[in-house]
Amino acid sequence: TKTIREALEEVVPRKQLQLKQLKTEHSQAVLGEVTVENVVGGMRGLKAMLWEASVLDPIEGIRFHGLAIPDCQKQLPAAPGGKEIIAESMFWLLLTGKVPTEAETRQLSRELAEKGDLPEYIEKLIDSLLARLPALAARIYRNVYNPGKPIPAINKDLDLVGNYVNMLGFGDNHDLTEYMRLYIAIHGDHEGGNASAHTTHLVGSTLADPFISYSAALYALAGPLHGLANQEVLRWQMNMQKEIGDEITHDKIKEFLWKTLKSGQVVPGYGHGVLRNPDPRFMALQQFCESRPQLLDDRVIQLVRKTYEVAPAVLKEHGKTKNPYPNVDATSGCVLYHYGLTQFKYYTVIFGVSRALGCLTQLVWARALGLPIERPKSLSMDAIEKLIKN
Ligand code: NMX
Ligand code: MLT
Repeated sequence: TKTIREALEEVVPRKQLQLKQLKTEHSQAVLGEVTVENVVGGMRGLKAMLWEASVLDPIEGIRFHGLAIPDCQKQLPAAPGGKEIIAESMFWLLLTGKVPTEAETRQLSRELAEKGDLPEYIEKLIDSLLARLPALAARIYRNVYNPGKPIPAINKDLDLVGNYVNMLGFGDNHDLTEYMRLYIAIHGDHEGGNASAHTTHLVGSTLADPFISYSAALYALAGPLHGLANQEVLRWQMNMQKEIGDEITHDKIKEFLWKTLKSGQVVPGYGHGVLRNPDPRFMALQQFCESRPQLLDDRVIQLVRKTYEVAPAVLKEHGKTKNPYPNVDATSGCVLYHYGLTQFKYYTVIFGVSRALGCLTQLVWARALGLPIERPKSLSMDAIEKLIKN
C-alpha cells in the first residue's frame, strides 16, 4: 500500500518531463485564436490556463483525469459502511491521476484525521490546510449557530467528511453523511477557469502560501454568480413555494419563472459559463434523492424536480442564456435543508470545504512544475481598435 506522497513521487517526474517536452517541442503550437469576444467577454472560451486535475466538456460535463462522475461512482472507494464517493478517494485521483485502492484510501483518511485537530496557533493551519479545513468549518458552524455546544473529537478511523458531519452535530444521520460525502467529492474540482480555482491559481502563482491563496478563492466564491448561488436557489425555491401554494403545477412554476426573468433577475441554479447540457453533478444529486423515498416526499425537493421539467423551455424562450439547463447549485442546498442543516449562509462554506480538493491539487502541481507568475497581457478598447485596423 502506497502513501499519497509515494504515489506522487512516481507521478511528478513524469509530469515534469511532459511539461519540458511541451515547452521545447511545441511551444509555438496554436491552441486557438483570441477574438475580441474573448477579451471583452470575461475570457470565456479562451484556452489560456494549465490545470491538471480535471477538464470540463460542454456536453458531457466534468471529467477527473478522464473519469466522468458515473465512472468515479463505480471506481472510487467509499467509506466503510457507505456507498458514496469520499473526499479522500477523489483527492487521491485529482492529485495523482490514479484510482486509489481501498487500503490507500483508508490510509489517507487516517493521515488526514491525525492532522485534523485544530492547532493552538493559527500559523500551524498553513502546514496542513486540507486536513484542518473541516474542523475549522465545523467550529465556525458551531460558534455561529450552536454556541457552547461541545464539538466531538476527530475519530481517527473515520473519513474526512464523516468527521466533518460529526463535528457539525449531524454524525448520527447516515443519509446526510453519505450525501455530504458525494457532494463534497463531486464538487471538488471543475477545471481551472471557474472564479475560485482561477483565483487560487493566480494568487498562488505569486508564491503566496496555500492558506492565503485559498482564502482569496473563498472571496470569489462569495458572489451570487458563483458559490453564493447554492443559497440563492433555496431562497428562490422557497419564495416560489410560498407564492404558488400547495398545488404545484407546471403552469404555476412557469409563471414564477417569468416573473423572476421579467424583474431582470437571473434564474439561480441555471446556466453555465462552459456547460451546454444539464450538469452531471446535478444529475448525480438528483439520483441520490430518487433512491430515497423520504426525500421524494419533501416538497422543496419535488419543486426542484418540477422546476427542472419546465425551466429549460422557459429559458430557451427567454433567449438569453447560452445554457438553459440546471447546474449543480439547482439542487445541492435543498437536500441539506431537508436533513436539518437549515442555515443557508453556511452552504457556501461547504462548497468552500469541497473546492479545496481541486484548488490545492493544482497548487501542488504549480509548485512541482515550477509554473511562473500569471500575468496575461491586457488591452484597452483603443488598443483593440488599433490592432483590428492594422
Ligand atoms: N437566468 C437568466 N438569464 C441568464 C441566466 C439565468 N440562469 N444565465 C445566463 N443568463 C443571461 C446572462 O445574464 C447574459 O445576459 P446579458 O446578455 O443581458 O448580460 C446572457 O444570458 C448570456 O450569458 P451566458 O453567456 O449564457 O452565461 P455566462 O457565462 O455569462 O454566466 C452564469 C454564467 C453561471 C454566471 C449564469 O448562467 C448565471 O448567472 N446563472 C445563475 C447563477 C448561478 O446559478 N450561478 C452558479 C454557477 C455554478 N457555480 O457553482 O458556480
Ligand atoms: C463550479 O463548480 O465552479 C461552477 O460550475 C462554475 C464553473 O465551472 O464555471
